[in-house]
Amino acid sequence: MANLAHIILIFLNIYGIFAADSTCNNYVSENAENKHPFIKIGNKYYFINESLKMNWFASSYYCRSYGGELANIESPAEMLALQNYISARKIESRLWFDGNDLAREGEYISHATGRPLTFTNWLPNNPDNSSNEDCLELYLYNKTLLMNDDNCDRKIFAICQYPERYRQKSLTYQNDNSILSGLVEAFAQTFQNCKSRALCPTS
Ligand SMILES: [Ca+2]
Ligand SMILES: [Ca+2]
Repeated sequence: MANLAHIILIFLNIYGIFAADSTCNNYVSENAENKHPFIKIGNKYYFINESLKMNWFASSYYCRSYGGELANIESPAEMLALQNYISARKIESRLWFDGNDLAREGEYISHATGRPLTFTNWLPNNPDNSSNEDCLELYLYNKTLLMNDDNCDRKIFAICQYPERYRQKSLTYQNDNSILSGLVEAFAQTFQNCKSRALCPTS
């Protein structure tokens, strides 16, 4: 019986560690719910400071200072949602987003993911690398939001995005915790069964 009590103690200790981790997860989750100053536009959360113009690098730091990153545009739906928002608010037509070809000319990489952009919709005759343009902006052209390579030093607005990875991390933790809870329940049921059948190991 002492062996069984020992096993239960070890199990509860492991569960306690995960339970403590769950407290941290709740913190991450609570923070994810409080996204200020990011607001929902389409399916993502963005933040545009309409009184601050910066070069591309300062824009990237600025977004990170709010726990975000320059917006990583991944689909036509995201472009359309931003186009509608920018048009409705009459925001100036140039805004930095996440992407540059600083490492290798013509290869546009997301700074947030370190991978090539998954979606592009270029301004006509662009990207043209005119005068060494290596950073990417959204450009409202004829009422349509398009992408353009521009000089990284140009001071324009920035579109920051609430990072998706926080939500994914929180979900992963929740899954881990539910698996462990299932194991504890299974163990408790097994213990009950062996007790009822007088089959539990004894010391
Ligand atoms: Ca370039
Ligand atoms: Ca260009």
